[in-house]
Amino acid sequence: MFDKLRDAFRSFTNSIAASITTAELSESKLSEVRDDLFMRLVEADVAVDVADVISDSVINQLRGLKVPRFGDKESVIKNAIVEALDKLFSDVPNVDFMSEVIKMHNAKKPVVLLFLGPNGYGKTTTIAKITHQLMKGGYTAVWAAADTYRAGAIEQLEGHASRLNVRVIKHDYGSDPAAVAYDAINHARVRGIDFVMIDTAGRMHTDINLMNELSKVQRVSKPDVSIFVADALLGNEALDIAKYYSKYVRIDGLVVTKVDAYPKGGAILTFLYELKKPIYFLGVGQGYDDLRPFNKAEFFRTLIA
Ligand SMILES: Nc1nc2c(ncn2[C@@H]2O[C@H](COP(=O)(O)OP(=O)(O)O)[C@@H](O)[C@H]2O)c(=O)[nH]1
Ligand SMILES: [Mg+2]
Repeated sequence: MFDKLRDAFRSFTNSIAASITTAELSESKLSEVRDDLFMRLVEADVAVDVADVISDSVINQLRGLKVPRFGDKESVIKNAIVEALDKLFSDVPNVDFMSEVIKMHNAKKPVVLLFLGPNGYGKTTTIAKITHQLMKGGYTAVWAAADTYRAGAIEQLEGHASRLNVRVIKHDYGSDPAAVAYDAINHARVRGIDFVMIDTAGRMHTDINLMNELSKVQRVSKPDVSIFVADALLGNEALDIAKYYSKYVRIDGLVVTKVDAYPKGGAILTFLYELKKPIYFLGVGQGYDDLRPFNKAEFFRTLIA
């Protein structure tokens, strides 16, 4: 995964390591490799502004660094890259989603999870995957079919639900999604169900009615976690949409889907840097087990490994 992004850092490391003739890196060499790193990051789908900031921080980290002429140059350079990324992204929280929601569950029941994002980004699949994880841990869940708009949305949810043996709370198409969410939470309360997952509509995001509708769902359901589901393949578009959503609804963190089909990897850095929200999981396939917890520090280490 993230092959292109890893190539960018690998090539940067190699080109510095290969050209070291003095104990300290020269300014001209630094600026040459800086431009190369920038280009490669952009090719790996990192947004231009973000690629700029990353290249600068990495170079600043390397400036004045003593690189052993005959020792293990690579690992000195790689450590500097990771240190630069750790610093640059230090204001982005890192959350272990599963342990966090289980902690919440110890304090209150049900824990309510709201899923937001445009059609096709992977909301419903992500709900199924997270539910599957929770069920493996012995927890129960109920789903709210709060996409009452798109034809087939309720049936799609029911398809996953029957495979996972989860109850779906639904109303008719065209009905108020906030009421569906409310009913699902009540249902969970009465039956002692641990988690409520709310599936929402995601038609044209510039549709102000949708934003008002989602905001109402959020007010009524008071979710413990509001999750924006972002399609990695649609990097910059997904970013713009997430920003637009956040004007109307609270977003606590992200799940980035379709990473299995996304060798570039750069959008992950863009999301982290631009949104300053934790990424809880990466979606890495269409199966229920294709969900990987995301850890920021580990991710940076993977990039230079
Ligand atoms: N390869 C891959 N496909 C995914 C992933 N997540 C979702 N999908 C697929 O993306 C399509 C849309 O997903 P869906 O959950 O229906 O999106 P929704 O409209 O936001 O609810 C489906 O075909 C899913 O199987 C993922 O992590 N990897
Ligand atoms: Mg859906």
